[in-house]
Amino acid sequence: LVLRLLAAHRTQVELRSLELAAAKIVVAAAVVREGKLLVQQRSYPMSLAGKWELPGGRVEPGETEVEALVRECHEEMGVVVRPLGRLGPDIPLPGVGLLRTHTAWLDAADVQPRAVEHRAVRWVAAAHLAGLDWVAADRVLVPALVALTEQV
Ligand code: DCP
Repeated sequence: LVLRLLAAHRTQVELRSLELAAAKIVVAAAVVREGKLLVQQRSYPMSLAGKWELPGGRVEPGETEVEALVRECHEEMGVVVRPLGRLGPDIPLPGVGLLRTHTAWLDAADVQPRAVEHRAVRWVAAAHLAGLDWVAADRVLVPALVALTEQV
């Protein structure tokens, strides 16, 4: 019986490490300029369309998180960002992986992000962040985003 329990435990541990290995990282950028945070409104899938999120996306194989963040911001908004460091907790994305946020600096002071894949891009002041209709995972970050936006 002891051996069988040990074997079952080992199978569970192995399954757990497989799960962790499969956990995909989705990176998000928290970009603040002149006291406002950059947010985007999703256009797809239907379940998320109309909701607000931080710019970002999946880290592709062979890419670092920072590289993915720079690529996604360029693809999604036509801007170059410089990631500065992690912000807030990792947030589970059911069926997808983990959402990991980095603060980032917008390289040029005068450049305006545009909505390439999204419905809209907006700069939002700290006081209005809690009132946005956020994607579930990003909503968890609101306290950290408010603190960041107030301080920059
Ligand atoms: N996501 C999120 N919050 C963000 C960014 C993404 O909750 N700020 C979630 C939504 C999706 C998953 O992460 O479930 C992947 O996001 P995207 O579809 O935006 O990422 P990609 O551009 O990498 O994927 P695709 O090529 O499928 O559009």
